[in-house]
Amino acid sequence: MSNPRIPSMTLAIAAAIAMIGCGQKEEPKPVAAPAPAPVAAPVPPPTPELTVKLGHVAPLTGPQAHLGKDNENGARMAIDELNAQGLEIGGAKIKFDLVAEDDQADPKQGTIVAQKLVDAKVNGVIGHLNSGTTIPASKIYFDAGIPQISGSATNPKYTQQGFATAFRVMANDVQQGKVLGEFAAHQMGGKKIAIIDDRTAYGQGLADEFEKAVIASGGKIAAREFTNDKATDFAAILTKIKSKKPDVIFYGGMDAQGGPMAKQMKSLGVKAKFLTGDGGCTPEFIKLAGAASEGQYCSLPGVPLDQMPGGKAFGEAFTAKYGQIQLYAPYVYDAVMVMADAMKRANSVESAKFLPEIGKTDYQGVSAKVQFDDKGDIKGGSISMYQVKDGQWEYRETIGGSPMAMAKEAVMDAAAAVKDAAVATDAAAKDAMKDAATEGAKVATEVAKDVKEAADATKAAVEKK
Ligand code: ABU
Repeated sequence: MSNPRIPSMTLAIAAAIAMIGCGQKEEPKPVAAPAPAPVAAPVPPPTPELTVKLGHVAPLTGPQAHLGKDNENGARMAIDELNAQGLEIGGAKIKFDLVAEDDQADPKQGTIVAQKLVDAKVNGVIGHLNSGTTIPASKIYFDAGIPQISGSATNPKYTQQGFATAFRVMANDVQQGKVLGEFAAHQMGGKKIAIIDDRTAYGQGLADEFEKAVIASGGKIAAREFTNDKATDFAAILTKIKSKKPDVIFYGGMDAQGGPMAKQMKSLGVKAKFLTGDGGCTPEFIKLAGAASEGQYCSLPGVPLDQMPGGKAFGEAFTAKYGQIQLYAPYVYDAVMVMADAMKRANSVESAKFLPEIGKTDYQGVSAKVQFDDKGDIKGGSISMYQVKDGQWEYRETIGGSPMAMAKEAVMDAAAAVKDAAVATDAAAKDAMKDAATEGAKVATEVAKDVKEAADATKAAVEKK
C-alpha cells in the first residue's frame, strides 16, 4: 500500500532546498513590543512608632491595695482608649505604655520607685496615690524635669513647694478640712469634737485643717489623739475619748482604719457620730464597719459620679472592665487624659516641651473641667458630703466648685460678714453706752462733790456769822 504522504513531503523538502539555494529566507513574524513596566507611585515611608512611658505609682500591696488598684485601673482605662485612638504626635504614631509601681503607701518606698521611674526615662508620672509618698517623690520628679499629676493626693504642701512639675486634679485638704469642720459644727451640731489622725501627711494634715475650722465655727476640741496607718485596734484611744463625751469623732486617715474604728466605737458604746474625709469615703469602709457604718458621714473632693460631666459613661465602662469603682479612678483617668492633651497641644511627648502646656490646660474631663491655678491645683475644686443610708454612701450636698455652689458660698460668706458686722456694731454700741454711763457717773460724782463743797462753805459762813 503506497503512502499518500510521501509525494507531498518530498515536494516540500525539494521546495525548501530550492529556497535556500536561492538565498531566500522566511520573514520573521512581527512580535508585539513588551508593555512598559508600570511606574510605581512613590510609597511614603511608614509613620514611625514611638512608645511613651507613663509611670503610675500607688500602694498595690498592704491595707490600701484596693485603692491603689482602683487608681491603676483608672490610668489603664485612659491608656487603652488613647492607644485605640491611634494618636499621632510630632509625626509619630504614639503607643502609651503604663509603667506601674507599688510604693506600699510608704514615703521611703515612694522615693525609691520615683527614682526607678526617672531611671526608666518615663515621659510623665501619674500619682502617687498618697500625699505621704507624693510629696517626697515630687522633688525627685522636679529635679528630673518630669511632669507629675496626682489624682488623689490632697495635702496642700504637694503644690506649695514651688515645683513647676507638680499638678493635681482634685481639691486639696485646706478646702476639704474647712468644709468638714464647718459641717461637724453646724450640720452635725458638734459642740465637743474629738479628733484622731493616722500621723500621715494626709491624715494629720486634714485633721489640722479640720481642727482650725471647728474652732473658727465655735466648736470645742474635746480630745486630739493619733494612731497609724497600719493599726487595727483602737480600743485604748476610743475608751479615753469616750470619757470626754464628744458628740462627733473625726478621723483623718484611710478606710482600712476608719472602718474598724467606727465598728469599735459601736461595740464600746461610744455615742458620738463618726465623720471622716475622702480616705474613708469608700465601699470598703462600709464593708469593714458593717452595721456601725449606718448614719456615719464622709467628704469627698468633687461631685458624685452621676453628677460628673462624663460620670455615667465612665462608670458603666469602668464597672464592665474592672468592677466597682472604689474612689479615685475617674480622677486618675482624667490625670492621664490631661497629660496626653498637653502632649497633643505641644505636638511633642518630650517632658520639657509638653510641661508648659499642662499649666495651660482647659480640658473637659470625666470628673470636672480641669484648669490649674499658678501652683498646679485644680481651679474651682468642690467638696461633697455623704452619709451612709441602708448600707450605701448617700449624697448630701456639694460645697464649692460649680458656679451655683460658688455663688451660694459667696452669698453665705456675705451673710456671715453682715452678721459679724452686726455683732460688732452691737458690741460697739454697748461699749459706747457703758463708756457714756461711766463718764456720766464721773461727772455726777464731780457735781455732787462741788455741790457738797458749796454746801459746806455756805454752812461754815452761816456758822461764822
Ligand atoms: N486624699 C486622701 C488619700 C490620699 C492622700 O494621702 O492624700
